Amino acid sequence: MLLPHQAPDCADGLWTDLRLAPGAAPASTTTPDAPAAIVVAQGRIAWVGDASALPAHFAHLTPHAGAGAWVTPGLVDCHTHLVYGGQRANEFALRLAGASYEEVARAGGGIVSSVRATRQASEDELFASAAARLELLLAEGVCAIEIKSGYGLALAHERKQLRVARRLGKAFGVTVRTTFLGAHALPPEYAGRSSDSIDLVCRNRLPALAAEGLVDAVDVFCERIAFSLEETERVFKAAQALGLPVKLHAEQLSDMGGAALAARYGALSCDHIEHLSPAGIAAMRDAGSVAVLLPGAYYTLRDTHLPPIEALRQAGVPMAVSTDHNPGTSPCLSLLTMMNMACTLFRLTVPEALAGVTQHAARALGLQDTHGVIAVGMPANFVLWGVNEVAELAYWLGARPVQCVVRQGRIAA
Ligand code: DI6
Ligand code: FE
Repeated sequence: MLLPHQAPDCADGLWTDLRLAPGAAPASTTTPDAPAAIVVAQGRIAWVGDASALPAHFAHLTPHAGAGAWVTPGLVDCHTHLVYGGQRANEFALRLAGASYEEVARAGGGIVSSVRATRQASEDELFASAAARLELLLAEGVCAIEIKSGYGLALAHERKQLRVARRLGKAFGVTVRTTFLGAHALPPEYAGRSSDSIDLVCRNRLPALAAEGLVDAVDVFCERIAFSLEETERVFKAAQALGLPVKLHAEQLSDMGGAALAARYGALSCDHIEHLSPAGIAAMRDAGSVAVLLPGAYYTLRDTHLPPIEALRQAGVPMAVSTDHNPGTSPCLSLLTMMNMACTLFRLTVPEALAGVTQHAARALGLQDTHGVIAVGMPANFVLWGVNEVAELAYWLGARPVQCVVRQGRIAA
């Protein structure tokens, strides 16, 4: 029964008859396979543990029956380009006819075609199209998401993308981390003037947008079709001067040494990393950077060069898994599908894939103190799943196993 002061969607109260997925809560608080309970008070986790150990003073709280559901922390999608104009199904067709991603990009398609469409779109239009995509991710239990700029590539248009990202967070009651990806591609008006473009990014766009509170982290597309190692470092220096953490699109198509550079700047994460070298792995391990695996891009590009999963595992580098949602190389709107692909294509175990979309993904965003695990004091973000075993989260393709999502202390679905 609801207490009079509680809104109908308030998650405060006692959640009983739950089964906590492995790693969902700090190991010290639970016994494997024992029925569990969660207490939510004022939108935060007030208690989690074995139901048999529930302190008596919580027993009278508003009950929420879990009916034996498996529970995980709210999912975290730690690498997306969710806000952009248009879509690129035409390039999909070109690739089916034999063109490679790099050929399409060099011929003026690729990222630059999304830049054209994003510049043409109004802020409200960008909000509407991204909101429709976000709703699909949220329906699968996402409680925190990273959204990058990088399809504006001019101050006003990068600002427009980042403002939309912030608005989405408020409108949907979901944690949004914004990442400035001003060095994503060379805008057409800077053709042949890559260095000047990086100058503008470092001296003008990044400081201006950071001053407006629109930037939580800074990313660069370091690749032979994008920016060099030296240009990447200039952007990292500008980020460092502003006290902003960095991350990197690194070693996706070739080994540029980007991960080792990013590690020197204490990167939160290095993402893609299909061509990551042993030296890059060691540098990431020493820096505590998360390896973000993006099987949707690997799949879409029909890549065959696997990321060095076993070496990352041996080195103890935390591995996250994300959609990399973008209109060119990963038009994917399902984090559960990415869990499946991380297992099927990259041979992650189910617990690794689950940690990859929860605790390690949170770390890749610097959100490890508030997301990715169900622990006392954290905002209440968790998902009840209608499955018989946890492996089903990665096993089904296209199932909709969500039973209930608690996001920011509210029952959202
Ligand atoms: N993330 C990116 O930024 C690029 N690839 C990737 O995985 C390209 C995105 C695009 O083609 O629009
Ligand atoms: Fe990306």
